[in-house]
Amino acid sequence: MKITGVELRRIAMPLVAPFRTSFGTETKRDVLLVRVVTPDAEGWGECVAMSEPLYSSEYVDEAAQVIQRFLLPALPNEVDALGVARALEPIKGHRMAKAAVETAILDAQLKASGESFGRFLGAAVDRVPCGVSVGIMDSIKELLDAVEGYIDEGYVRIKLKIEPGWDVAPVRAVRERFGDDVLLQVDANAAYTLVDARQLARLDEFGLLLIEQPLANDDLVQHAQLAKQLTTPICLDESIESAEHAAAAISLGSCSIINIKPGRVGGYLEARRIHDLCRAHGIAVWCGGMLETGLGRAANVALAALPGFTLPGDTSGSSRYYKTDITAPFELEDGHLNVPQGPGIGVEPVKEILEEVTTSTEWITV
Ligand code: SMG
Ligand code: MG
Repeated sequence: MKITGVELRRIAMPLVAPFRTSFGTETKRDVLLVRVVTPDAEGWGECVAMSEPLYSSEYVDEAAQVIQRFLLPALPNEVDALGVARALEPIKGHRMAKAAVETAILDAQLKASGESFGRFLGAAVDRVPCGVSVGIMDSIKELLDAVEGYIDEGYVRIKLKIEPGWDVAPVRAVRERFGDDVLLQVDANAAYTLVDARQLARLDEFGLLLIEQPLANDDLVQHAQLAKQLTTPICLDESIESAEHAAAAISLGSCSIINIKPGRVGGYLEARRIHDLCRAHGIAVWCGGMLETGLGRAANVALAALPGFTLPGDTSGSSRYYKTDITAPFELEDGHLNVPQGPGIGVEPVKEILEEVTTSTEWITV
């Protein structure tokens, strides 16, 4: 496939409510979209890097720059999505930027051949159960109101963001109010250290599905030590940037569950590799989220339909974050989202809405 040109488009999407995690508060999403144009089809990739390097070292300005200066020039004349990661390998890191480029190329390629993302990746179901990620709030009352709203909307699993000072109390309050049957998990975004093991063990009595990324990104060994001190299963997010990391975490005993985010690991092909590896080792996986617009969400929902995704993902409906999405909105039906069936990612941006939220565009002739 020959690429004619690539558009880098930045959009600004206000969130319906502030989303607070242990590392910061998001009030709007500054998203970089990559549109790859070929003679036969065009494809979209959504870069999940945030505006600041707080979730990981990547951030959106830098992602745009690395794509333009290093990634696009490294692509061969005749490009095949299956060869993109290999071509970009000499450039270290920048997995979110690489994922956006690979996804756009894969979308164009699948649109040209008429195959859907789900079919290409190996989806086993046509709809996926959905969880929701609930931010840190100013009060327990505010949290309980938010959780009640999501349960009423049909979400089948609740994830609470936690940090030191906001862990046992919110979990206890949610359990007391909504009962033991609610699928409940927590995400610390690396806010603790091994010194906090006893505090984290206090969460054991609440029957959580998992605790996500309690310790720092590079603490695989400490996560393995923590796992021995908790009955709550440990799930890794930030720590896993590749199939190699997943293999190391599994053999060290650092986790028994992995949150797979295609952006964090360099793309959907690496995400599938991690899925395959985990499945072979009996490690459950689920699909994470980075507050994607409908473009990124569509591809995530397809990934979440693979057979090893045995836990509900952070694949919420569009309205969890956005009043107006740039694609037709993803809407929960009975706690599930349908896997798009059209070619490629199966969705398109709505032109007028896209123009309205666009803050800049750049056309690069390849
Ligand atoms: O898309 O629903 C979503 C976001 C889910 O909590 C979520 N993501 O660590 O898993 C995570 C966070 C990362 C982004 S926080 C601003
Ligand atoms: Mg997480």
